[in-house]
Amino acid sequence: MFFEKKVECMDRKELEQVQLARLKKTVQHVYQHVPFYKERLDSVGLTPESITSLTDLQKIPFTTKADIRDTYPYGLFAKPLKKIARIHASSGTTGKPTVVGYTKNDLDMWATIVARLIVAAGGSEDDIAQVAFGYGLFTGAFGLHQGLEKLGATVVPMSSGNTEKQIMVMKDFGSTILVGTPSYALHMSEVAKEMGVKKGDLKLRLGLFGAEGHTEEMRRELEERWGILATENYGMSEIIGPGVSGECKHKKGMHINEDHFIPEIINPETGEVLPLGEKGELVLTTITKEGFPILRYRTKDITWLMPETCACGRTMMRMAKVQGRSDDMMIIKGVNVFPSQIEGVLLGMAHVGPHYQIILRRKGFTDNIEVLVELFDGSLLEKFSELEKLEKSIRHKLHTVLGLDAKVKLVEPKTIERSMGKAKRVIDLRDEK
Ligand code: DLL
Repeated sequence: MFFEKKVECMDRKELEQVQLARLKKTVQHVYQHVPFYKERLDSVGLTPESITSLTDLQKIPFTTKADIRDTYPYGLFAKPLKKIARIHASSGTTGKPTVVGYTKNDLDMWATIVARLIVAAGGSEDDIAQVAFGYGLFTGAFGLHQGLEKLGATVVPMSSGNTEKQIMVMKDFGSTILVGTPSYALHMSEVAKEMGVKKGDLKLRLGLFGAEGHTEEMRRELEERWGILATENYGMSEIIGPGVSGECKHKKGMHINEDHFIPEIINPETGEVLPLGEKGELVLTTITKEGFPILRYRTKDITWLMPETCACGRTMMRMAKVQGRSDDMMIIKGVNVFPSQIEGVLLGMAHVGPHYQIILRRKGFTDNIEVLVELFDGSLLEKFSELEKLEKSIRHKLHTVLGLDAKVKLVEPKTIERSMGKAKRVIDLRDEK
């Protein structure tokens, strides 16, 4: 079942030696080839020779998304463009995208680590994998595609959208793996139902979901609707794309490919490195990339690390499900709220579906939160007293979990916009007049 057992089950001492050697090489490489890093390291009096242990990493300044934007488009590339075989970019909603480049070696390494996560989740060369991520500058589709090919699986590069066709293909081609965002996979399941396609008509057995978070309740929903094992994987374009980490079939945290990326957890406010196991912001350093190496990248994702060897035998450290982003954390009346907390409440309740949207408004100096929740069954809208009861009970549960009052509005089935990629859960109208 293992793909690279020798590496994935490496003894920690041995792994740390590998990490240190690779870290030194990476610091040397960026110091020589990227003026930005030379300046940054010089500014704190570091040279590549100053890195003699893994804890020396903590002396290196952080790199942020703003640094990548400020050096747009190629300022942080560490190889000349003629050595760059592929370019990807993040799907930023505002401003310029963050651009990243891969050499041929980087692409090969990327395929290998994605193949690892697919095998860990239970995929094999016998699988037919339907990729329902959007192909393009986004790293999701190409990343999983290459990993699947490396493994020897059969790839169906559907891209996202065209949902009815997706279902037809899934049925006719006998797809066994579905690759996409959890929110799109959920939408696909609704369309399958409308088309009269049942679990028994499909060969689907495994979901490889990522690019956005989902709660355990949402995972159960996906497993139940499709009759699959739903696994999660994680990554970001700035580091490599998918392949940073992924769950094995035990679904107890995502194994980080630590022979390529060094994880740290910091206090997002102070930047201080936290002890292993504490919750904070994930910071990642790439130690094998050539085209776009990055030192201590602040991911903004909140999680914690689990160093114990997993039941699967892998020694590579696991990270917990992302609890939210330090920048998508909403502060409402002084209370920190993550969309995942709201999702957790809704998915545990009868009559309401997994589709919801959070609307933030400001009245005077007070922030208000409204949660639109989609009903499974529209006929409930005619039964005023039941509707009122349901609204009240959602409000009550939200109050218990969040510690604040949220307005709840129940809406008709299929009125909340479906996403084909990452779902847009929060609409922040606070800065608008
Ligand atoms: O979303 C890379 C990816 C593609 C990962 C496909 C897995 C599968 P970006 O578009 O650069 O890259 O977005 C990165 O997405 O910082 C997280 O906030 C979020 N994210 C990615 N995976 C997860 C996950 C890809 N499993 C940003 N859980 C990251 C929660 C996730 N958030």
